[in-house]
Amino acid sequence: MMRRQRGAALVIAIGLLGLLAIAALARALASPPGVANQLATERALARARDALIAYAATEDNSPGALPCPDYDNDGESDGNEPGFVCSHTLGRLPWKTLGIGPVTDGAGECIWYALTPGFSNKIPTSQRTAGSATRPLINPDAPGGISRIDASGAATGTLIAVVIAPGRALDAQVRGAMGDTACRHGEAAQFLDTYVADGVTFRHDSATLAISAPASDTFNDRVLGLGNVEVFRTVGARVLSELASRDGAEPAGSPDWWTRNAWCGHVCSADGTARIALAAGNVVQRVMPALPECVTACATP
Ligand SMILES: [Ca+2]
Ligand SMILES: [Ca+2]
Repeated sequence: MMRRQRGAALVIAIGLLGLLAIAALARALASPPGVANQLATERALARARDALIAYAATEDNSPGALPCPDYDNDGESDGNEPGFVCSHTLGRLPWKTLGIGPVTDGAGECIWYALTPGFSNKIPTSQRTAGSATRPLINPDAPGGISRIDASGAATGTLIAVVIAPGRALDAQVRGAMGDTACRHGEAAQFLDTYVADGVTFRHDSATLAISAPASDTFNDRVLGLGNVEVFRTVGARVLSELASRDGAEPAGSPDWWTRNAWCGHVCSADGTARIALAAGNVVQRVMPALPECVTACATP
């Protein structure tokens, strides 16, 4: 009898130990407060960036060109034809134009977006000109006009575009009601913040900066940049895909982006492959038995 009781107690003790172990494991696996929101913000930024790059790669006007932001908060990109420019170069992500749903960060706020003005797809390809500051050629040499700023206030490079997660409203910010599009109304300064480093003030509502700095009571924006390599790795693959389908002929059609944006000078041939050189030693390449006559041999193997 005594032995049976001891056995039952042992079973109960093992069961309790098991429950304690499960509880401890659950505590260990649970995310600390705020981490889930940060992950949601990172996912939203990555989704916005990927949608913009996909748009740039499939753009038929000039491959690599980007849509204008959504300024009036209806989800659609806003241009200003016949001026052929974006009405603003900072606004909300034009999610309807990109063919996706609203993209919101961990605080439930819609993602914002700024682009280099010369990358606007409102600019007709026929008006693009080498060396033009406002209507440049769109190819891997096209310069980005958005400065990447680190926490010390140093400029660490340039970007073609940036997506910005605004986070929750700071104490001084007053945001409007949710519109029909799941995005709150309000001016950029009610969402995007000002950062001060070493006595210098940087403003995200300037539409020209991508500031990466720790969150604080006065700054909680999170950014993800679209650099030259990120954009043209995918755009270059589209260009090579188009070449592959033409069996040695130059891409043709209207608009004539291949000639106008001087793409041939960015493609070279090496050992049966076509290559496009990007910044920092990056390369896009594809096996290509036949290439247009204008394509020359690559300078380096
Ligand atoms: Ca709009
Ligand atoms: Ca903010």
